[in-house]
Amino acid sequence: MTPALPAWYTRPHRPSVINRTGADGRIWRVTVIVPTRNEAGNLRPVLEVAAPYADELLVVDGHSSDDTRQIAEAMGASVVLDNGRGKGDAIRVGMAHATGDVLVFVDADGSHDPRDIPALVQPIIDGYADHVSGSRMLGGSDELHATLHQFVRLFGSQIITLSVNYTQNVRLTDCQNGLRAIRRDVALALELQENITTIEQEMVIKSVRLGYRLGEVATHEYVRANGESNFRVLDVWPRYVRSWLYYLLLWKPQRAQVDASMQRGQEAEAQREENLPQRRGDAEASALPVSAPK
Ligand SMILES: Nc1nc2c(ncn2[C@@H]2O[C@H](COP(=O)(O)OP(=O)(O)OP(=O)(O)O)[C@@H](O)[C@H]2O)c(=O)[nH]1
Ligand SMILES: [Mg+2]
Repeated sequence: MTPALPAWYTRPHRPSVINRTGADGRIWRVTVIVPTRNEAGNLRPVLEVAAPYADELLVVDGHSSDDTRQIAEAMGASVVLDNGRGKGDAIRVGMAHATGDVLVFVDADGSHDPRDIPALVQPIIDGYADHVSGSRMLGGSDELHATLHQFVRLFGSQIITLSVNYTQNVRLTDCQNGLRAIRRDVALALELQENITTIEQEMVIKSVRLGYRLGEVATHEYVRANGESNFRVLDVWPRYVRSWLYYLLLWKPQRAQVDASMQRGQEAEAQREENLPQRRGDAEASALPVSAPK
């Protein structure tokens, strides 16, 4: 019997630069999308560090009353307005405006380190994943472990992740992180509906249920650099519960969505077959103690 490969064998190393030449030979363009609402005090360092990774830097603003939009424009970002419905709406607006092949979502409040961007997008460009989420359970969080309020968020989040794992036969650790990368065609095929931060779990659950390849990388979540959190768990928990149960149990994919995901799966499989000899060669040439199947 062929021995199983160690889990890290198919996982790329953690890159610090993006190699934009894909497994398919084409050059991939990266759009970094930053949703903002009154983030004038936080936005500058986020855009500065994200910009070198971005072929397109897109700020989706929620009608900020401070200088957020002016700062974004001065930093060279394109700025579009959302429809005033919340962060989920902003994510959809960003997807609709983006021109890149892979989209990365980074919060503007300093909670996410843009230096995680290569680790998120490289598995997609290299053809191992369609959607990669940063995981706070693997990388740690300064916003989930200290207070009662944070405990409630963490507990709810873990219940949701557990239910996705057991019903969909996956082993995810974080379904609600705002830091993620996704192929643009896959993002559009999900036909997202949520208007608030419940869009994160919608993206994860729909990706899994449609059979897209979802990966996770360890990313750390930092405390918001300045200003107050917009998140009020007591106000939004019913919407979290509703959307969790709806997408997991009641939502039925449209025929076109199933066809699109099956086509993507076939393309990925064909690509994998094509690249396998090269990957085995790479592994044998590396210093790592890799045992590839003969
Ligand atoms: N465009 C837009 N962005 C928003 C909106 N609400 C929040 N954001 C941005 O989305 C990101 C995440 O915000 P939230 O998850 O609401 O909450 P938060 O304030 O970061 O909460 P904590 O993570 O608990 O600190 C931040 O960059 C916000 O500026 C909105 O209605 N429209
Ligand atoms: Mg935050």
